[in-house]
Amino acid sequence: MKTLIIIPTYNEKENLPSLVEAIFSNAPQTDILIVDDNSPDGTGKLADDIHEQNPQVHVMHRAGKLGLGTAYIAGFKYAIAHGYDAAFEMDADFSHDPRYLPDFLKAIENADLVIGSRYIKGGSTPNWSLFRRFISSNANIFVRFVLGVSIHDCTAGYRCYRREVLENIDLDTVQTQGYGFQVELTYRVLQHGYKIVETPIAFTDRREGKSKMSKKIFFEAFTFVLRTRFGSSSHNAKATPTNQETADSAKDAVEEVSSVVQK
Ligand SMILES: Nc1nc2c(ncn2[C@@H]2O[C@H](COP(=O)(O)OP(=O)(O)OP(=O)(O)O)[C@@H](O)[C@H]2O)c(=O)[nH]1
Ligand SMILES: [Mg+2]
Repeated sequence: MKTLIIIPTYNEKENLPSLVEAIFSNAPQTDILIVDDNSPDGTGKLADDIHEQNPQVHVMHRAGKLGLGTAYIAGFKYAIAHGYDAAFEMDADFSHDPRYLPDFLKAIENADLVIGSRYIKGGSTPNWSLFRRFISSNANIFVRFVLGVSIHDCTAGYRCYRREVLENIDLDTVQTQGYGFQVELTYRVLQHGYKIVETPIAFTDRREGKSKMSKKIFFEAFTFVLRTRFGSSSHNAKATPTNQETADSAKDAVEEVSSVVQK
């Protein structure tokens, strides 16, 4: 199976060389695509240097910080155009440990999408605070309950998609960028009747550098779920007034939670 690992980067120069090395020691047969958004710290130039030394590493440069979701969509389109059979999402910061790559590669043989899950048996978030664990696991319970999906970790961003899935879920109409992007794609994959398999991972905190996620990204995920369930998403019927009221009050509650989440 011809496989591409897509890594979006924004200021990841401390992590990138060791990550690429760790990927190839766990999955020597894969290719890598780094999608860099003109990182001020020079990650793009570093990626070009790595490409010079190893033709399995490809680099896509974008003009400025355009968001995680569009970086993955650009990467997925690259995978389709270049005949890859499967494409991974992987963060550059070592939260998505390359030691799990063989598990994903085995699982994708019998699945359309494999998700590295923190919330199934064997999965974990070892160095998270109780508060962060509470928010993340409840966000997933919220998504499961409101959207009626059976996946335990819908916000997870360590994934492997088969090419046919990416060709069929209409990448051009995806609306979200952060955690919402993972939820939106999960929902679309399920709506198309594809098979999702979760494989357990221990999700660790970023090794070097700073987080780029914001409260806005957190909030986006919740509003996506509410819009999809209660109305204004193009995938669903119009909301009834009662549903709209429910959505508004849930939105207020979410605003309150998001205001206490500092990332
Ligand atoms: N190309 C590109 N990459 C991005 C952008 N925003 C974030 N990234 C990358 O996306 C990955 C995830 O970003 P993080 O800041 O680690 O976000 P996170 O993992 O949700 O949050 P933490 O748990 O705090 O690390 C990293 O590889 C970032 O460098 C962006 O706008 N463009
Ligand atoms: Mg991270």
